[in-house]
Amino acid sequence: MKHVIALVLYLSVSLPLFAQTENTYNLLPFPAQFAGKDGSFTVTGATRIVVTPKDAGQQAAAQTLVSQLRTASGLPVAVAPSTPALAKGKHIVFTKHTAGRCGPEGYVLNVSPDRVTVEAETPKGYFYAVQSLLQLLPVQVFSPAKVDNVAWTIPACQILDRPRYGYRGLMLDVGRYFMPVPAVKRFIDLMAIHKFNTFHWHLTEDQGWRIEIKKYPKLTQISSKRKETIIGHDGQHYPARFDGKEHGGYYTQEQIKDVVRYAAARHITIIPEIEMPGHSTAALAAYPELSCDPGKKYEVATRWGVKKDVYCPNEKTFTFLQDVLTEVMALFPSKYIHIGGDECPKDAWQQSAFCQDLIKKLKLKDEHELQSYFIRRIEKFVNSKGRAIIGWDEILEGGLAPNATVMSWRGTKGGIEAAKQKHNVIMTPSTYVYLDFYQANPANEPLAIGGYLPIEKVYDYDPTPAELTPDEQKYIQGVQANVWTEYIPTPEQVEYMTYPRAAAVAEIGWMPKGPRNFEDFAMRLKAHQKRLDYLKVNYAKTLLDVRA
Ligand code: TNX
Repeated sequence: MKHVIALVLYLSVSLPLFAQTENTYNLLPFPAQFAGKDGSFTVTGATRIVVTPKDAGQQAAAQTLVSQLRTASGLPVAVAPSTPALAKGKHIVFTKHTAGRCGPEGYVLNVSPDRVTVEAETPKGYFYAVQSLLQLLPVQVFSPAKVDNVAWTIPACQILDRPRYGYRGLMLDVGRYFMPVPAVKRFIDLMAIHKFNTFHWHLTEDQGWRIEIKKYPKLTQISSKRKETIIGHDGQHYPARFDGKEHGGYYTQEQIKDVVRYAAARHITIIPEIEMPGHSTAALAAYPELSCDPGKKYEVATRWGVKKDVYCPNEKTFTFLQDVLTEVMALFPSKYIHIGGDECPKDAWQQSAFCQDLIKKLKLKDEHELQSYFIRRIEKFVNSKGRAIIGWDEILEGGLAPNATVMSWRGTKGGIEAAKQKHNVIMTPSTYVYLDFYQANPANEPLAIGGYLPIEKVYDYDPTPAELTPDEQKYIQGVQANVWTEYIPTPEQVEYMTYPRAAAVAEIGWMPKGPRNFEDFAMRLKAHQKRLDYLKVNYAKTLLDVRA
């Protein structure tokens, strides 16, 4: 009984936000402006997806809708060029939005029993409108095979939708464990249905270099492989994961181009990350002359944790990194190139006569300023090619490079500081969005890196720090969650750690803060999990278990 009263109370409080109707609207992320209506539109074999001739954006989005609808329903729905009769008929009609309310990613959706209209200003807007339409349809529309006895209805509603942030990202670490191309594509597919727009591909690590660089073949011959599979931070072998075999893998440049195209078709930009000056042991194993102690023998790391073997800020290193970045920029059209910058112990630089001389010569205070000099030089190079750098928040130390964007991962302090210095910021604090952390009681969970980050806590996060002034807040470009893979050796485990928490990240990156409500999210997530079931996503059932 208590339960019922609570529910009634909850509904009466929340319903004004989500208009009163019998329809259910399990949109995730939930739209910026939404009004439910009575009735519904029914898709039949005669339904046409009507597009403006020669509008490639409409055409592509409409095709996505048609192929999914056809597969799941078996109905002969089809894309059709607009005619006056079709545009006024019982169809799903795409038209260009002209009132300037959508922006680069938004859309307007009107569903009535007589017609569905889809408006946007960009191909991306149409694409996101289709993602929402698919979520309004019965969950069976996500089925990879025909489902019978389903009424293919779309509940009536009016939506004006656009995201809170222009940057909504997920990062995947393929350095610790290589993830094959099909797994990366699936990661991208799942991002797209949650309206993420940026995939940060962490391609180089102490434990493995994963991108083919033609000028430096040893990066794939040597740096992409390691001898042993896994030894934990604590020095222990984990028998369940330790197969005693070599671990390795890398992406050829052709594969990278294919993945970049694949992501672009889903309106996802890929930002590649090439780590420097730290997290570079794998590269040093192939090219020791890039270290401060070239006589030392370096091996691709077989144990997790921060390594002291790092690039030396000498000319050989700058030539190498500029060559690498030149090939990287030819593969990735993104405005941003991530250059790492995190966790670079200064021991090797302290012990190096060359570095100490350089500090004197450049009149620097210390090794932190030397790191800043390193990043600034790389920034200059990247800027000269018309691109911009992103770095982890350690790039603040010793002075920020003039045009750099900061990813704030050690909490929110770095992001706040960078915004105050008028630099763009992506918020990715470990405490709220590190998806390698445990999502439930560790006693019942597969081994993870530590930490405790249940989905409620992810959902609670507001990426825009309240301590910033409105002017400073404008520098917060968005939010990103990171999937570091030290304890995540397979694509299946990647999915388990990523979902459903990434759905919460998607919503905090998209939906306005005001109406956000975890209970409402949890109800929609239950329906959403059925979609993930159709897609055979190995998501953690945590939330369902807790709330069942
Ligand atoms: C810190 S976040 C790292 C990664 C680890 C991660 C584990 C960041 C910039 N560096 O190298 O994988 O913690 O949670």
